[in-house]
Amino acid sequence: SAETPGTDALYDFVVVSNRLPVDRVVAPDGTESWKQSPGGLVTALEPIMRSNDGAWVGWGGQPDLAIDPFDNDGIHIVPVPLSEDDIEKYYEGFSNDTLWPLYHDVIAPPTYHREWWESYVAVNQRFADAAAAVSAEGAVVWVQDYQLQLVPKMLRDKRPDLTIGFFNHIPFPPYGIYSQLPWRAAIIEGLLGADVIGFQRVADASNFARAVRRLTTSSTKTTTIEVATPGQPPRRVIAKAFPISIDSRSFEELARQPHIQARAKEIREGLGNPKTIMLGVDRLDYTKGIGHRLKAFGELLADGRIEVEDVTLVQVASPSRERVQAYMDLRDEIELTVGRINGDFATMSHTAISYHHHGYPREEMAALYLAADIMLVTALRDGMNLVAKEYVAARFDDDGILVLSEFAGASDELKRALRINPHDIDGLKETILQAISMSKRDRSARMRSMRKRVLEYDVARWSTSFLTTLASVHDHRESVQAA
Ligand code: GDG
Repeated sequence: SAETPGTDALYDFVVVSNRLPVDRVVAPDGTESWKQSPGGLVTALEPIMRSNDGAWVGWGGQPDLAIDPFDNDGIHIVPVPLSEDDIEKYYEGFSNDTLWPLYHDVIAPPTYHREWWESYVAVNQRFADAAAAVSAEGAVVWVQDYQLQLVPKMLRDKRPDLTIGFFNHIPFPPYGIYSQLPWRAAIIEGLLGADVIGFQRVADASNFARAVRRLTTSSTKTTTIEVATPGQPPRRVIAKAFPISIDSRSFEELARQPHIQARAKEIREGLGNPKTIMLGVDRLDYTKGIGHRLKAFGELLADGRIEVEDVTLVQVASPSRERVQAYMDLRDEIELTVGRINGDFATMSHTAISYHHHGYPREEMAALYLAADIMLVTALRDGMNLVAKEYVAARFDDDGILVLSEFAGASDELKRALRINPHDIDGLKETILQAISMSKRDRSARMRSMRKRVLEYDVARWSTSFLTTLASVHDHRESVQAA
């Protein structure tokens, strides 16, 4: 209500994302509280939020949740309500069944529905209005991800005084694919409302620049776009790669704790002490190449090139988007394959695949990373893939082998991983065998080099680099206007 203290306060730094960084917890007795969700974005932005009087605008994760803004651990939280209908059309529909498959190389066919688009426009406007309402004069607003691509322009139209950043966490597709989208021009215009548009890879930024050239009158020169504005000098927009990362130190610290190391040993014993433990950790998503990984593993067992007593695959597939049909189909397909492989090869004392369709606490993830001799990241397309970086950060012992798809953004940085093309099943099988027989010396040399990268380029460095670029564009604009 209007009387609630603080609802009309204004903020100098505002983050806008589909999901808020907090989850609502309802106790058995009905009392409600908010718990910070453990994501990397929150960790990275929390210090900046605290020292800059920051606000976070986003959805609380449940339908029709109309609650007043509140303060949580030094961050001002501004909930944006979504109805069941918004969730179905804007979120599960346009975001997860149109944009997600389109931006991931149409691995699954995207669905185009005009009512979904209308809902996307309306919900983006709601987020833009909420952000505009809490932003102080000249504030910095940082919009996150593909669910909110129209927000930068909507915000600029309403509040030309703001400095606006946008970061795309998923790939930006090549124009030949992007051009399928019936609303392709509107999305480019929406993004160009920002001063800085960040992507995971250099290739994503150049795909975007090409779409700008094909669909607008703006000109592009490497990372700078000159946006034509009628009656005014062109506006300068920077579009470039800012590869995201993790809180590497905290992951390493977690893995170093004695109880996590003890748990890693326990996991190994529980699996019957195989010579080699391989691990996959993914949201159950068709972009992650889980099926390709299982196929390669199953064939190696069938060919007799590995034995079930010697090699176990642990697959954590955390539940995801369970109301979208493509995800229901994928789950059936993966679980059928896991069942077949286990049925064909497991013995009374050794399972082939230890499969888990649920999420685990961070501690258990760290223990799994320590227990895994080989980490398999076989994504068919992935913006970055933080799991690859977490595995490296956890391995303070300089051991363990990362098998990494070249279609994941992380492969631009982790050059000493065993890089693979997941579509090439024979190549993947050979790489797995190479990993199984790799010498300790080779393993540590590779891991040391990757650790250097991940520890130096952490998520704090990512956000600083983005926000510094944003500030420099802002200064440039001020000086142009003053001249
Ligand atoms: C998108 C882009 C980009 C997973 N299962 C459990 C669990 N996780 C954690 C992992 C990791 C995170 O979730 C997943 O991040 P990824 O980067 O691997 O993948 P997406 O969810 O698809 O994220 C991606 C990212 O945004 C950031 O920009 O890298 O490309 O698709 O941190 O550890 N964590 C816990 N239990 C689980 O069961 N605790």
